Amino acid sequence: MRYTLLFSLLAAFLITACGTDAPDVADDEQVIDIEVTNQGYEPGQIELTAGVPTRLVVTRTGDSACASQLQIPEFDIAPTDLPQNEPVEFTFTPTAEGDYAFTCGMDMLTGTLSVHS
Ligand SMILES: [Cu+2]
Repeated sequence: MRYTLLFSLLAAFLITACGTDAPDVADDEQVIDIEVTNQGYEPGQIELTAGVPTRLVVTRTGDSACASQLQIPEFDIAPTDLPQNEPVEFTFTPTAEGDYAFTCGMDMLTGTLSVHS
């Protein structure tokens, strides 16, 4: 009985997730939390599904000036301030498959948005 319920929930989840490994694809949006430490981005490699509106929630926890801005040139996001410990949201919709960099304002810290269909 318990296992049947568990299995139903699992099946429902799998059908909803549809085999993608993109995190948190809920409804028509994929939401990804990113932490910016003094060492870089956590996670630094992000899988996205093409054509799905994307929301990056970026929180800088590190105190380094290097980490204090984020830019994603490929998606027309200019260097944007990241106040320490305050989540900043970036929204865009990736349309074409490929790897796109997001970096600090000085182009030193780098992360990758991996867009696939
Ligand atoms: Cu920098």
